[in-house]
Amino acid sequence: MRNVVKIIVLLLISVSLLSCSGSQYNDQAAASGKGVVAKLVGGEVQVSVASDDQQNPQVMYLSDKGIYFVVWEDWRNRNQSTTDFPADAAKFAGADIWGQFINPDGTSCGTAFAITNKLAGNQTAPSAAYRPGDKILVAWQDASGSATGGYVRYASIISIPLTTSCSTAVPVVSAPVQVGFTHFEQYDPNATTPGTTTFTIVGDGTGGTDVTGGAVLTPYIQPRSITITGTYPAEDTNSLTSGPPTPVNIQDDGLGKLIGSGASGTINYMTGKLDVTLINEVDTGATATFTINYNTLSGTTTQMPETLLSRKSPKANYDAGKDQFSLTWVESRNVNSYASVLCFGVAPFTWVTGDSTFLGYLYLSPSLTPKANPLAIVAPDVMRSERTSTMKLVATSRAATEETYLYDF
Ligand SMILES: [Ca+2]
Repeated sequence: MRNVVKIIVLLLISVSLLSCSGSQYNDQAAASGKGVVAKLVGGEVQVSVASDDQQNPQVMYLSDKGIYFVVWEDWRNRNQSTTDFPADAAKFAGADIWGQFINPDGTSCGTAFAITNKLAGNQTAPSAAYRPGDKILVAWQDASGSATGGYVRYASIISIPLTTSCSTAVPVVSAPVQVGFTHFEQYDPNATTPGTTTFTIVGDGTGGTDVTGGAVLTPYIQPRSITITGTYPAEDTNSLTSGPPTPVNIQDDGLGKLIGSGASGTINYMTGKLDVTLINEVDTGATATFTINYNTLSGTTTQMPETLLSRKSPKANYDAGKDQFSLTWVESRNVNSYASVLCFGVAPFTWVTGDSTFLGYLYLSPSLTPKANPLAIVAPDVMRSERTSTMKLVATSRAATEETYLYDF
């Protein structure tokens, strides 16, 4: 593998030369090119000669151990009954995951060993990562899964041999762990808290229709949730003295206006400021108390009921800087991507966009316990457009009556 890399580098140098006109550069490059020509040493190395198919290998070099590790998908036990889990004993084993350590000279270090030995169904397309001095993490695509997890499993290998201990070291493989599932969430438009209060209007008594309240409700108000009821002394037909009480029954129209019978007004959903005008107030002034029923928005999220459909092509990595493993994969769910935000910090708004394929990922500590991702979720997750302002949100802006979100899909 390393030779191949060198050859590729050399070819890149040669290609770049074609566009250079100076002979001096040609001479230098030609000289250095000769000096780094790589040669394949020896013949091919047979890693496995087991029956049936062995495929999708990955090779890695463990520099601190001075040894290579190969992992692959192996079909040698495809028609045997399973053994990893007794409950699946009646099922066929299908493909499994096997590994082999190899010395720098190409000879085997120890024997090939199963990383998963006859789990039910197919375990395929393995990917490995190494934490120096510690362990190898192997992840693979797995036939076993459900609406709430699986389709990717992983296990670790410790007791890694050195070239000098191939005959005695026994690699130890942990039990396979199935990747779980984290639901999407959305800001819940129905998550509200009902409230009831009263307010009193002291009429100005002039003009007959100009009485303004000004009560302030507890924000943030759910549009179309306000109902105001009560009565107030009204003018009689002579417009001077009090007649029968006028009933009030008004509701907000969702756009900030209070409409109905007996009064009118406005509501500011964000501040809770309320203004009510009595349409038939007695000229001598009126004091009346009204009851307001309304809902406040709680701004909480609710879990989506979506299901997991599949996971493919897992990749394992080790980040030395953060001292953590990571797994990534392609995930499919039964819902399309969507974004959910609290516009102006109060109004829940959710819209669907994109498709149903996602990049799944999971961070693991050196002991292979899940670590918190950038959304503080300590579990497998996907790159999502909701519940985040950092992962796919490009920009947001706000005007007096408009808030704009720009997402990358
Ligand atoms: Ca299997």
